[in-house]
Amino acid sequence: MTINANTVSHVDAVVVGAGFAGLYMLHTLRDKLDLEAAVFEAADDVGGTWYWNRYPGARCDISSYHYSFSFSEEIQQEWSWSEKYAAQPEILAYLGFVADRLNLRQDINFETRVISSDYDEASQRWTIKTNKGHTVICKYYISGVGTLSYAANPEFEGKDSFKGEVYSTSSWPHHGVDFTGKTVGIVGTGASAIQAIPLIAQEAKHLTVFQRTPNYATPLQNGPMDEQEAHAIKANYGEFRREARAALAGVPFPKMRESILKESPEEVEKHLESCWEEGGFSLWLGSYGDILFDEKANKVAAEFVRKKIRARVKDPRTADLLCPDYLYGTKRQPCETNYFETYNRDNVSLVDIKSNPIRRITERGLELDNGDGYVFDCLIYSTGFDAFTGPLFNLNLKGRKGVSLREHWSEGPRTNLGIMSHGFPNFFMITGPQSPSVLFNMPLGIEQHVEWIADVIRYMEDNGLESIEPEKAKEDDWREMVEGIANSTLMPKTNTWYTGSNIPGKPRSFMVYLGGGAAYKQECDEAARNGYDGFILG
Ligand code: N01
Repeated sequence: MTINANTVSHVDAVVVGAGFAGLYMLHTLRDKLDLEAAVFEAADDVGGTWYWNRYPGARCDISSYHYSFSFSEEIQQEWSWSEKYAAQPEILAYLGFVADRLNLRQDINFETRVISSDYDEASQRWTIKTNKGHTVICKYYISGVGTLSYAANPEFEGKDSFKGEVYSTSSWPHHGVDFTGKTVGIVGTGASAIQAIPLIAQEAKHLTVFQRTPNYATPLQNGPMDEQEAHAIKANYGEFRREARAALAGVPFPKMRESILKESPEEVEKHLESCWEEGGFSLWLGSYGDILFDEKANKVAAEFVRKKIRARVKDPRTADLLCPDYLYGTKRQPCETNYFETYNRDNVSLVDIKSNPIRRITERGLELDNGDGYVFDCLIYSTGFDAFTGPLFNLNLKGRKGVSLREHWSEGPRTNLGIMSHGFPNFFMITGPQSPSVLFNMPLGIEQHVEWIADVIRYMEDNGLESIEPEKAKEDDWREMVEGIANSTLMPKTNTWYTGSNIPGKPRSFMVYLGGGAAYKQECDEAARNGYDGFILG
């Protein structure tokens, strides 16, 4: 429902965010549970991550038919994707279509940011306040704020002194930007920059890329959607989704083989080549079972990618700079289209800021530690996110006894199932830290969370219950399990946003459940079947 500002309103549930998570949560609360729900959304439209990240080249690297809602057969049949991997405008249009189809907009309060969230122990209700003067009291409080929605924004000295145009890939202007005839600098070479750089280079007079860590990007191999394939998917969506849910990352990859070390170099080369040709995450998540577990196996895959990079980049010094040396796949693998060839253009240069970091931002550009200066018309930051916890802390949650979420998580996230945290009753996190979240197909992961949360709420309403929260000890068990699974892989060995180590001072912990979506769902279902085992109900 829409909430009036400057009065105190009461609803059953408040949801924050109108991306995939918030939209499906609202639909479920309102249309399946028959509850009164209000959504607060900072943007002026639906879309979440696909609303903000509209930089040139923004695209999903999970295939389009997989990266969509499965809960409505009508919606599945009515919507068709034009490319194998959908671009940001098409995904945004899809979410707008879903919102209209289900009449969701009427219950979303746009351009409204939550500024505080306080739990009152006596009434067992949350009070949510917004920057527009709303005060809403609710029983259930649900975060659909996403995991990558709070920009990292490193504090470079003199950051505000630059007099040219400044952009950030994570909040790109809606009117688009014309770089024709302009000199441009971009800081960062993660998945976002790797998508944007080839397109900006086609327009700009000159593009300078400031790289701290190169990445093992592999080809997306995008193209128009094959109509026959789309038809076959639509004719058998049930099976298509079943296979996806059963797959480790929520997208099936048929070719995973046991060990890269047990095959001849020729066989390995042939198989890796076929994964490379297939594109997307095939090499990362669908080639060999041991590359993310065994350093020797990992080296073989890493060298395969480095060889590919060297073959595509003409200048050997630039090629060397573009070759990563960290463990392959331990950072999220970016997918690319013409990324490496872009460095063969005369109007593109690559600058290594690992050996020679940025000292400060100047009025006209930036200066490196050795005194080298660069001058631009436009400066773009593509420096990542304060992932998982950043967007949640931004809700300013205070639970029992006024303890903030930041205090409760001072040594890293503490949750049960990555959905709830002790001391924050009736507060649910869709794709929260310590759930499969970013390493599972997001729309399907979101659906599983929304449906699990809806079952909890139904159970509470049916049984006259007022509150649910995890047992404190259960949070230790869950963290141990999440860290234990991660530590059996090579993933925590690299500094990444999965561990929080991209943010200075952030406590290190592995924030993704890596046991796969099916095993995770079993954990969630088992807790529910056993009367919410591991949770305190009251
Ligand atoms: O952010 P990143 P991103 N000085 O953190 C550099 C998802 N995504 O927005 O690696 C200099 O990967 C930093 O360097 P380093 C996807 O999950 C999805 O690109 O820390 N440089 C790095 O190069 C992805 O993983 C899609 O050494 C600094 C870059 O900035 C996630 O979003 C598309 C710096 C940040 O890279 C984040 O990707 C795009 C500093 N102080 C993104 N601080 C899909 O297709 C940071 N950097 C769905």
